[in-house]
Amino acid sequence: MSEILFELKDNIARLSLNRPEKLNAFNRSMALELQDQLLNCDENEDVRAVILTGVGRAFSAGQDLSEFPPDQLPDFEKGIDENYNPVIRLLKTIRKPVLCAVNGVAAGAGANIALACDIVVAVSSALFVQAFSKIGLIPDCGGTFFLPRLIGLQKATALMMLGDKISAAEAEKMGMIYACYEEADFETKTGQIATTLASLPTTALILTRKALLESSTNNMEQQLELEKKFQHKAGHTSDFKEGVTAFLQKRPAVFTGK
Ligand code: LHQ
Repeated sequence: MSEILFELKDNIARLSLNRPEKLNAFNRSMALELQDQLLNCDENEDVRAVILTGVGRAFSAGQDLSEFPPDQLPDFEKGIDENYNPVIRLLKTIRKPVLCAVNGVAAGAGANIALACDIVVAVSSALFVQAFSKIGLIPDCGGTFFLPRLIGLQKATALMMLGDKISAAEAEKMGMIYACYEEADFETKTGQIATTLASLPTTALILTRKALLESSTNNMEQQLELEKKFQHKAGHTSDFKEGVTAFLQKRPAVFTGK
């Protein structure tokens, strides 16, 4: 059985972490399979949006700690280089928008992989845990980059040092995630967001992600120049032509992602 499930329906790819008996903790093969699936979604022209979620009661408990026998020190640099950092880079370069649907607890690398997605929603029973300090590690998977930018340095420092369990409602309130939904609404609301993402002008969405990411290090002048360059690119897509034509014809636009 595959450790990442792939389904494609209505131009939406659903990638599900599939080690439910381990709370979808990442072993090497699941991390490598996730990379392959993200690459497939990047290349597959039928995919206009991706949902990343988990099977069972958890989103992901992070690194599978049973891969690390106490008497044998793991090669951290190799693990991060080969298993985790490529996932984060792919999430930030994939040419499709990625919605993370956090269906349960998200801990350690599981939490930070979620936060690297474009939009994060969670079921009300989900928990976010920066579990690293509890086992003597530091947050990875880009967590020290993304979390302070989402919720501010003070909150991020406290959550990362203390390892508090944050409910989905609290995560929404502090801006860590976009929205928290009740169990009964979770699938529907997630599907609605993904459907919207899949119907939007894909190139403009991906340039938007890139511009936002660059804004972390650019000054205002650099960012204005970058916006100009990206607007030129977006303005040369068929979707731009369609968007303006549809507006003037007072009809809904039909974007193709081209
Ligand atoms: C697990 C895990 C797990 C194995 C629950 N592994 N079995 C690290 C190192 C190197 C390179 C790169 O990066 C990283 C990144 C990291 O992700 S480090 C952080 C690793 N993750 C954690 O430390 C989280 C550990 N887990 C927990 O804190 C809790 O289990 C959470 C908060 C996730 C869920 O709590 P509960 O809902 O109360 O479930 P539980 O604790 O009872 O766990 C259920 C089972 O899952 C249990 O096994 P058992 O056989 O007793 O039923 C756990 O041992 C197992 N499990 N997380 N990461």
